[in-house]
Amino acid sequence: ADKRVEVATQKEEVPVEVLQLLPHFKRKCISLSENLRKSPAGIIAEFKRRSPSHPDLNPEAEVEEIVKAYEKFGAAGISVLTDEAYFGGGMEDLSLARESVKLPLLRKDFVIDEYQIYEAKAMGADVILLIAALLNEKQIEKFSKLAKELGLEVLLEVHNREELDNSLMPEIDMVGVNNRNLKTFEVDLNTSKELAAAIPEEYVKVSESGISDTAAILELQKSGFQGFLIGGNFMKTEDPGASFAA
Ligand code: IGP
Repeated sequence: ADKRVEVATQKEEVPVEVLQLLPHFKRKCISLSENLRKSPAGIIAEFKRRSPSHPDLNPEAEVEEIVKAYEKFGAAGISVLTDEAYFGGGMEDLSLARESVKLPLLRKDFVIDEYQIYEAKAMGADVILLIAALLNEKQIEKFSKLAKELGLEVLLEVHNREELDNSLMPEIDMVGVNNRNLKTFEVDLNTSKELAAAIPEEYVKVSESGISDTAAILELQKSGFQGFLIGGNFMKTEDPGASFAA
């Protein structure tokens, strides 16, 4: 495990050819989309120390301890922030999460380069996030094809109808609607409810951000959502399972 952590902290200095030699590269990924389809409350619990909207969320949080608590309460999957600049995360958090739990892991980051997808696989991720607001159709196609080649699943994140219509393609497994407006940081669960019907049936629907209780989940389930990405509300509490019957 220590070797992997060391490699993770070196960032882009590790060539892709070396990433491909790491043990996790050959690992068969666990399907998050399948877990969400069968789970009664498909919670994707997120590890994040801080964010631009919440700079003091939980700066000292220990990844192993928290992801184990997520697994224990019955989460369907775990999201690990690997962006350092805005979220204080890193690849070593993903590696440590992989050592700690058996659940599918989402590498939560701003993927803008194929390198990050190889890196995600090598560090033990099962799923990557592609953010429609950051990428054009060509990039989404290239990145999701590479992800599929490596056996990873793809969660596409959208904020509105336009992003959705421009970005859907067969390589995508799940569509996440982010309830947080990236310009104002305001969250509004109606973003999910309003877009739900426009997402074709073959994609597992995930609602992201600002979910704080079981009532919100039940409402979103009525609109057709099967996955619920929850970060802040779990990182703020001692007992992440307590507020949700998972
Ligand atoms: C979790 P919240 O409000 O429960 O902490 O949100 C998750 O949706 C949010 O962290 C997120 C995110 C992202 C972070 C959604 N999309 C893209 C970084 C990049």
